[in-house]
Amino acid sequence: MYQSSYLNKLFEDVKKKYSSEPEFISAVEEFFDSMDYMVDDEPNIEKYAILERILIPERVISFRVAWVDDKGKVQVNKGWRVQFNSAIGPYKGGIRFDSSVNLSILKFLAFEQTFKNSLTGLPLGGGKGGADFTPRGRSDEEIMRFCQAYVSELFRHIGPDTDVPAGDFGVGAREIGYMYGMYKKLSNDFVGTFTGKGISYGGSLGRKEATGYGLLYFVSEMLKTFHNDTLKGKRVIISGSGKVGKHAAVKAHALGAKVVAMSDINGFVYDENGLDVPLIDKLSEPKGEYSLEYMKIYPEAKFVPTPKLMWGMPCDIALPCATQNEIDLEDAKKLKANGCYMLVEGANMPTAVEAIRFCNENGILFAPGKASNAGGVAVSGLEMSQNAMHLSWTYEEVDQKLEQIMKNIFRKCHETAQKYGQPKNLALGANIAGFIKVYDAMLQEGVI
Ligand code: 2IT
Repeated sequence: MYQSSYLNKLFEDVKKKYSSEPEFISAVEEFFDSMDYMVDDEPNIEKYAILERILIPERVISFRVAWVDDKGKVQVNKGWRVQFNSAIGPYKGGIRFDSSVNLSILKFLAFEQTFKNSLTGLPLGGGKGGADFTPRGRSDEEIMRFCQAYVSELFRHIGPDTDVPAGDFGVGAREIGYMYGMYKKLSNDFVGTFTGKGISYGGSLGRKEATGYGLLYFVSEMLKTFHNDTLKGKRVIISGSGKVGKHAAVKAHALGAKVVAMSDINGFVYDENGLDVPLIDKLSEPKGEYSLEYMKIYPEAKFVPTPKLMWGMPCDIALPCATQNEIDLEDAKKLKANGCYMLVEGANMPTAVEAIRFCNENGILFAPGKASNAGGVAVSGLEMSQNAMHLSWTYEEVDQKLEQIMKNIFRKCHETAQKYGQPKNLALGANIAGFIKVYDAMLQEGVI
């Protein structure tokens, strides 16, 4: 129950209307927890139906993706692009390829992306796309054919000032290359339109590291502000074998932290003295998996074949970087019992709403992905700027800008949380600060 009767009514409506979209409902529930602090003091929100409008994507494109596999068999997948909100800029957000992808997941991701992109301070609206296709186990040729088939529909809905897709899980530099190649051929334009591109055809230096590195810049700000401390010697645990977790580990290690546990799809590895992060970086290069190989080289490390059990290991800082709903209430309790005092999201919504509430009530400092993992999309925004100016910045320039953007996001979240009398509630700060810019733009742009 919310304090605001307006929010209660809206949330009942959301639950009824979107009963088959549990991830979307969770994202709205978490957002409303914060809205409850401000909505009744801002009569224009209800008067101009801002929340009613913000909850409905401006457009959802749903399409067939037909392609031929290596055996000559015709395969058919479902593809989507959710163009959620363009109040402050062109739709911007990643594309996810995985058998689990459905409209509920893409709607929750695009909804979160809207506020995340707003927090970066760059002119980026919110969007997300994907398909129920898993690249894992597919040949390179199959992946190319799939990407080409996906873009042969998507291309007519996107553009450098309309909608700019990027990667998410299942979509890395290889997939972006195939999609951008086909996009360029069909549109006969060389104007960017995708981010996360290869460096030789308009990509930005620092983009592939940006989400993970940005996460650690954010963690550093939290430690400095709330504990007058640094990462030096802190025990960190990191989930996920994708780009985010790996680069988070590399940066944590570089900043002097002790990365004691990391998980991939096979399980997790643990070493109380700190894992060999440069080795994990190397081993994870081709496919993201490393734990089994790691154990061959360090048989004295501990290996547990269930990734989720990692949340029961002792640590100071937990960085969930895999996927939504990795940490439930029980996991949050285990983290607390084992000494964890900071939970900072590298993935999108890896922490269940009940677990977030538990953190806030039990002294675990929590930061939501829409703030702490915004470094990826922020450097995507910088890639768009470089493309528009037809020039490239050095790695150092991009990294400096990334660090500044993450510091600004932290400051905005913290100041907003303070303003509402909850200085440690960064989720509140992120939701309200992200929302206010979108709300302000929607008011000025009229009823559309
Ligand atoms: O969740 C995310 O912020 C991303 N997958 C990156 C989006 C982007 O447009 O770079």
